[in-house]
Amino acid sequence: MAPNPDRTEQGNAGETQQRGGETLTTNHGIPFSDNQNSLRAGHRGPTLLEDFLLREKIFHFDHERIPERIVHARGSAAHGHFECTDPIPELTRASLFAKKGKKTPVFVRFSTVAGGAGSVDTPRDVRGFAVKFYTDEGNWDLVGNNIPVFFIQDAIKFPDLVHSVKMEADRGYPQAASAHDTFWDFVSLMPESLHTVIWAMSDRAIPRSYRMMQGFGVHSFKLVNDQGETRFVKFHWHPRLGMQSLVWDESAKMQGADNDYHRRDLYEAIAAGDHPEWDLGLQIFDQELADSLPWDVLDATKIIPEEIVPLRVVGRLVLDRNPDNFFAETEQVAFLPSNIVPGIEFSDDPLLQGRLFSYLDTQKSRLGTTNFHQIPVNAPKCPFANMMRDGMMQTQVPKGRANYEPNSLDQAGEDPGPRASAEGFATAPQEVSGPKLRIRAESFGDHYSQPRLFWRSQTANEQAHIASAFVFELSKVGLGHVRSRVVSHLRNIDEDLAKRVAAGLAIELPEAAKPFRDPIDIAPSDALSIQKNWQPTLKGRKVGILFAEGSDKAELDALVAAVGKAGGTPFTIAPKVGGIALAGGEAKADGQLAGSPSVLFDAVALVLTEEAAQKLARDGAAVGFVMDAFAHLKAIGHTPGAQPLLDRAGIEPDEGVTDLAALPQAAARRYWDREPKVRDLA
Ligand code: HDE
Repeated sequence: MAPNPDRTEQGNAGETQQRGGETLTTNHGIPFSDNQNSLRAGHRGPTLLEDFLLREKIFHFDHERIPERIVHARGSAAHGHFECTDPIPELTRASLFAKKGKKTPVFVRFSTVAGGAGSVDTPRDVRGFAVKFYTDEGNWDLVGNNIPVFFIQDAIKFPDLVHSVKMEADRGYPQAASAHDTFWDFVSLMPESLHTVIWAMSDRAIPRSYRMMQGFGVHSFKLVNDQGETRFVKFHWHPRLGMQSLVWDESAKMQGADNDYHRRDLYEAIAAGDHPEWDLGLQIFDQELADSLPWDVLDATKIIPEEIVPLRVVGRLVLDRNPDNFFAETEQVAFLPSNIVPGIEFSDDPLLQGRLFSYLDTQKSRLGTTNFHQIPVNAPKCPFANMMRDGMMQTQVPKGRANYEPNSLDQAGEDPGPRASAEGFATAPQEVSGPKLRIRAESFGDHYSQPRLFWRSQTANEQAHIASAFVFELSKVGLGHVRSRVVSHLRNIDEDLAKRVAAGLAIELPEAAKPFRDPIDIAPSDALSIQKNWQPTLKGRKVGILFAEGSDKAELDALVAAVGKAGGTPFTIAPKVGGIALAGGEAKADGQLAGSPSVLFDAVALVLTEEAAQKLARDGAAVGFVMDAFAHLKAIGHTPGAQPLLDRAGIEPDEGVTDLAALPQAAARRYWDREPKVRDLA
């Protein structure tokens, strides 16, 4: 047989990428002639052990899964870049912040925390927001969350926290849910968790999209300039599409409608060229300001309100490329808070200090080798060289004799290998003194003032969501003493909140828990509310347009165009997808009604004749489509003919129920003041 030209061109020794070539081969390059049948003795006889093609294929398949992340197992990621818009060389020598317009490639992974890799995208949960910057002085990983505080103050409590929130040890459920006994038992015994818990009970924990949530570095870090001057910094990501969350009932129904809602949303937006962007804002402060605050800036359960230290926006994050392969990139990416570059340093936050160990350690168990940094998504994009050698899955072929330092091989005319440089990473000196002991500083002792600050910074509607979330979660708790103990803590946050939750559970108001330090009042911060920062825009949002036989084609086409013009994505829905006769032509639909419930859209339109609306009024999917859109506080645009369906769904006209012409504008927001009409909140 003549050599296959594809194959003779294949890679050099040491090249591990699969490349070119149309011939199917084994992992060792041996061509297959038949990929349908295993080798057997006789037409209907047993399979032969000799069949190395079969064995290699099955062997590789058997080992396709690697251990999932213990936390943040389910995630979605994208490539992009960070652009410096306001250089800060006076604050940090980090090269990515040195020049206006400088671009640094990034890989960003968003995640839920509690559920396994196959769990749903929309439970009530904190979201991970992890950014790997491939800077020209090495990788910097900013491994943050969409909530600016954390449940615990000291790393030593992390395994307990995670055990309590994950599936219960004996029964293996619930999956991806905090609404169960063990989590709330832990919370009730660990009042330091209350600040993050109140954020988690707010709409922050049910984001509409990864593209519409903030991100935070959580801990205080340090910036160091080339004079060695040090300042504290907190990192904030602000989505350009504005913040938006789901309604709780919507997020619960989403778990049936689309398990992959956030993953699909991110992938489709990027594929359509609708690239999500965030501004990077820094809160920069010095020791003097830190000393003036009534809480400790090393305590990860505390924020610094933006009213006290305003944000300075220094750059822009753009995600513009989907991964080519989910496993190779999104699954194998290894984030390490210990990946830091010259100009950025750790603070002594005891949670951060523990993380510096955990992430390196976990990669060895997930990726199986100390050489995980050689996986393309993890490898720096700048040159890297050292004397670390060998190990499992070594894919590099280091040359030369020198694998130790110092050496004097240069004197023999040989390559002595890399040496440390005065320009390299050097920790800024810091005085450390005091006894060696296990203790929590008293400055970490106030657990109620900041949850109170958060509660008092919300709109009345947001407060009702929070109180209702507490009632929902605690009503799934079977242990009465745990419910009561949680409410006893809520009394120290806000008496009204505690009363509403107790009333929602129909339990007696327990005595208030005894605080270690009495809470103080901090001036409310508007920056903490989603609704107060609402950006009315259709950009990045989707409008579901229901039509049926006999609908006016010109009207449908005009609405599709108007939604697109307003920056939204139209999605047409009909009882049948393949093609329907309309007045003025025929149209195909993007989705079938039963498979496209209104939870998938930010607003809906009904382009229907009266006859079609009467028919649809007898179809549960159509009635549910309209009822849910109304209950989820969405705009509903409609033709006059749609009235029978609106009547059947019990829709009371309000500002958000419009004609088709007004819909693109009306669709840019939700109608919070409708909520008391559709739901009893705590
Ligand atoms: Fe993590 N965390 N974490 N965490 N974390 C992991 O690392 C850990 C904490 C966060 O998309 C693990 O590679 C400890 C705070 C994100 O791949 C693990 C402590 C914050 C991700 C781990 C914390 C985070 C992780 C699991 C307490 C917000 C996903 C797999 C000291 C600032 C990154 C892995 C990705 C992942 C440990 C606390 C965010 C086990 C011990 C605080 C976004 O190493």
